[in-house]
Amino acid sequence: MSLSVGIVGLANVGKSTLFNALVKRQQAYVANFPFATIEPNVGVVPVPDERLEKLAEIYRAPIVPATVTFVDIAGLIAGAHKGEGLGNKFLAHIREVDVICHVVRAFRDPDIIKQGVVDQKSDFETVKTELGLADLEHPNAPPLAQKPILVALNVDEEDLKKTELETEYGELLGVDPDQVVVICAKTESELASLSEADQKEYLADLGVSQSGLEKLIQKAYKTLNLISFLTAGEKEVRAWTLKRGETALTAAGVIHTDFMQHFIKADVCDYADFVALGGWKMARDKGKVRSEGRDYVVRDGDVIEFKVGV
Ligand SMILES: Nc1nc2c(ncn2[C@@H]2O[C@H](COP(=O)(O)OP(=O)(O)OP(=O)(O)O)[C@@H](O)[C@H]2O)c(=O)[nH]1
Ligand SMILES: [Mg+2]
Repeated sequence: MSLSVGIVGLANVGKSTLFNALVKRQQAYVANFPFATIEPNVGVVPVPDERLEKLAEIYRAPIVPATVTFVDIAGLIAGAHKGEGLGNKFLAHIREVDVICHVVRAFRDPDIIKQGVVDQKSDFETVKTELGLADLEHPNAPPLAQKPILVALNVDEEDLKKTELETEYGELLGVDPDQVVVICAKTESELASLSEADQKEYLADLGVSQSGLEKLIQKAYKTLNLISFLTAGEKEVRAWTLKRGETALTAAGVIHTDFMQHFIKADVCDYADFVALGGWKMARDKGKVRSEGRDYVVRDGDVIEFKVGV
């Protein structure tokens, strides 16, 4: 599974700026003009996971990261469900997503036109109301208003290090602080053009340890209760996404549906042991590989080799 995230919000709040930065490509047309996005935009983003780099060193194999699919749509305005603006037309593009990322404007820049933006609380409510009303018109579609949400609070760069904003805005908007991600879309787009080392330095200068992308993905995983399990070998080292609490059998099915039918067992090693011992061979020799059955509950960071019949 690739986790999918639909980006919503009022017009001109920075949705496409964020989206572009995340997919590191200028897929959507960014302009200081309301409703710049008039085509749906879909981008697939690798999930940053340092564990994969360690595994790749062991096997000198290519990394295949887990992915998150972002969908960027046009901004909403009050009355969107009745056809005001363009945003409502595109809500169909996000009916199937796993989680909604609601972008709220909290940057001050007076040069950027405010289109329907009043304050964070009422902006948030306006969009929520429009999603609910749009659902009423599509009774047979997955309801948008009931999907899990993340709030991406788009702040000025100098506010990025104010971690207390998560709690503050969580209370203001009535959501769990764990669902609030403080980002600066402009900073993200600057990061997108830098090398990885320069990105780290840029973030350190701002007094933050993680990029908006990392925070967003981490919180999406947490909100949806997702974990990653890993596979490693000469062909590739890879991360896979799984719901917490799922079994080895389900995990096998994530790799290949046929694996479920022909499941024999799962060889499992803790990530730390696997790396310390330098791969499967030594991990087996040292007795660090457990043979687990179909009902084994997979844990985050488990390195797994599935044994399947023909
Ligand atoms: N100062 C500042 N400007 C930003 C930031 N994010 C976006 N902008 C500017 O705001 C304007 C609108 O940004 P977009 O990303 O196109 O906004 P949008 O939400 O996609 O707008 P629509 O698609 O029209 O709904 C652009 O001029 C951006 O450069 C930010 O974090 N800080
Ligand atoms: Mg846009």
